[in-house]
Amino acid sequence: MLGKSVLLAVLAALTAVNAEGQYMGFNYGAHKANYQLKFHDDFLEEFKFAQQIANSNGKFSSARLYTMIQGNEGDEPIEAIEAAIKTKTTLLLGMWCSIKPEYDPVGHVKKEISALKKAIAKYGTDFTDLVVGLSIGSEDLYRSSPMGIKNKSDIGAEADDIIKYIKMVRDAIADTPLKSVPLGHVDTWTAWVDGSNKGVIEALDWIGFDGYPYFQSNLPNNSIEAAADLFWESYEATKQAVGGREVWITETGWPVDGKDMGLAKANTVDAQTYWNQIGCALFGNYKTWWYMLRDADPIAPEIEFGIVDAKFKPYYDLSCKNAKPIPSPLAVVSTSSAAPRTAAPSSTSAPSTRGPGSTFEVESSTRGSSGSPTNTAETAAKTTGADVPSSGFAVKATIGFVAAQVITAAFFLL
Ligand SMILES: *[C@@H]1O[C@H](CO)[C@@H](O)[C@H](O)[C@H]1NC(C)=O
Ligand SMILES: CC(=O)N[C@H]1CO[C@H](CO)[C@@H](O)[C@@H]1O
Repeated sequence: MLGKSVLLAVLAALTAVNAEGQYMGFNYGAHKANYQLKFHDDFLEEFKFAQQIANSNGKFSSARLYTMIQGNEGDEPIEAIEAAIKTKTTLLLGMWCSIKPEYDPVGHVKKEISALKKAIAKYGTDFTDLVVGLSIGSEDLYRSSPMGIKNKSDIGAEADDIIKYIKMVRDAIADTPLKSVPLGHVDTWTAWVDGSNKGVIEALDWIGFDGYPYFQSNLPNNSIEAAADLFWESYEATKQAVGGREVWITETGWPVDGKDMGLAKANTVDAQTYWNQIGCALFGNYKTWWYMLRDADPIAPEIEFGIVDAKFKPYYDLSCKNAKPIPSPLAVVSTSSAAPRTAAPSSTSAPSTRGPGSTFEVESSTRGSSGSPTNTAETAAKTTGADVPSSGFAVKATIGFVAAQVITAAFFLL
């Protein structure tokens, strides 16, 4: 009897560890692929659909947004909020922070803040209870980096600007119900392993990781067969670089259509493989916002990352049922709850010893524009000579494996 209750308690604890706080969701741009604005009904239909996707790892019930503002002008809250309240979709909020100097970047961030405050006033706890985090910016550092500029990505923002905006937001929400919401910044992983952005890391509670093996066309081999290794290398390199801060997977995905990038090909078969190997390893185990639910509405973008077409027909099997997920070779137990939620900016963040160093080579490429208010771009990069895992070294030390061991042990108690 005692044994059985121990077992049940262990199982309950494991379930809790696995599910709690490991948000599963998608990125939701403010526009459709043809630049038309999205409104309440558009978000509502997308959020509803996302939650109905049959997936054995959980429900896609979280949404990452790129801006607080409906229509990119003024300071009215984005209508996605109301749709999220109706569907109980948790929110990773975003503020757009890359504005050309002549259009008053600081003034724009103030409008983003104002829209957030208006949303708090308008919807109260119906809204604030859904907010899991807030990102100040998206890929701004990448776009302002030499690589981003070289590759003609759109306007970005410098590290010092982002640090300033983070402080503005912290001050502005200090007396609101969102005062303890963890603040982050989303950028390409290459920005995080770049030592010149250390000040941004230190100002944050969590780090938003964007990584796309598809775009790593500078490598001799970024084929789908190499993609899982590349994804985990970039994720682990980011973790090494951010001084113990929690890393959230804010964007990854593989396109079903578009041009070849190095050895990477955009097609349904490879997109399915990436979903099965990486998506199914992430969902339920890491905070994940996949890129993306749908970007082919109503016309397909140049590179189509959507997992469903304009009519919500899935391009491939989204269930994870027959998937063979590939966990990180370095994964122990998923530790999302281990990192401090509100890590104070500190000097204890150890610089990575296996970071980019001087052997860092990067390349980048532009991505479709539906993700953000303005054009967004993606980076591809590789740490060469880094102490990175290889697939042969893969260990089954994921939660699933640990759970199996504990359950086996528990059975011995019976
Ligand atoms: C690329 O790497 C993968 C995984 O290591 C390997 O299976 C594949 O054969 C390689 N492709 C080429 C063209 O080298
Ligand atoms: C200079 C540079 O990094 N150029 C890259 C920009 O992105 C394209 C893909 O869209 C690459 O092919 C280029 O090498």
